[in-house]
Amino acid sequence: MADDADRARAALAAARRVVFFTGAGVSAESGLATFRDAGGLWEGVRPERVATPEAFRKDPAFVWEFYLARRVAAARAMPNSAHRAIAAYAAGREVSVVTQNVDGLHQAAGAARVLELHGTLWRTRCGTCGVRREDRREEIAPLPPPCACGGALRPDIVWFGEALPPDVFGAAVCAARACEICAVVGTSAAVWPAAGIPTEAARAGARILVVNAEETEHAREADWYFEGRAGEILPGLLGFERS
Ligand code: BV8
Ligand code: ZN
Repeated sequence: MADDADRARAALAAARRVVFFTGAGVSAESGLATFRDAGGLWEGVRPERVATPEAFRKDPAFVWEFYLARRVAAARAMPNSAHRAIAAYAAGREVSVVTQNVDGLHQAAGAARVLELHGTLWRTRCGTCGVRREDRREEIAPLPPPCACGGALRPDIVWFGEALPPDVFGAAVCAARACEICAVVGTSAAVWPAAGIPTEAARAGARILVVNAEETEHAREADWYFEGRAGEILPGLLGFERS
């Protein structure tokens, strides 16, 4: 008799439109810290001190130091077998990777359609004129770096209390409403409005598959829940041996 993993594997093999909704857990096996786990980023520093517009106004250099350290870690990290399996599975399908991550590892693995809900480490944005630029520097002086307009450049990250980029969020909701399966991978799904993406998919009739190291609210409501490491579980579910 087919077990749950066999059934999930068969459904994924047959599906044409799939959304992967990912969080920090998908990059944990690449050596990047998650946020809310023991030893996570929010254990070292409270989010209000580094991930709000108020924090940036009060101490932009401190906020920049936090993000430069994140750039250094992300620049040294390699995509893991979960990132690679997602990218390979997308070939010949309509796959959107809706990610809360800012590290760029899905793109580094070759995923074509990545919707970054919370921005990216690899861009700056001017708080005054709004200009956005790719920026991969790991050391910057002075902090904050000045914009040509005289304003201060900030990381192009969505902080608490800020709106998600409406075009990106809109595209993610559309993809969620159109998909057959929404795979939720490595996220506590504690941050809104991103956490509502799987619900959008489920309401429109998609089946929900969760791969996570611990049980979450989405896991309890999922059609399939696999507990463990994404890099160990996902490649098999997506039809690849672990690489
Ligand atoms: C906004 C960027 C309005 C910085 C981040 C409704 C209800 C309650 C609150 C709210 C609500 N609506 C809005 C809010 C407020 C707030 C919010 O959600 N607060 C929560 C925390 C209570 N939301 C906002 O402020 C949002 N903005 O609402 O704006 C608005 C509208 C119009 C005009 C103006 C304003 C903005 C949210 C943006 C937040 N940005 N940080 C940065 O990255 O430096 S959030 C932060 O959490 C991260 O960026 C990350 O993207 C996000 C999600 O975290 P996860 O990725 O899930 O990581 P976490 O550590 O939590 O979990 C990891 C999971 O992986 C764990 O379950 C673990 O078990 C698992 N795992 C570990 N290893 C593995 C694994 N699983 C598999 N394999 C492994 N190997
Ligand atoms: Zn400017």
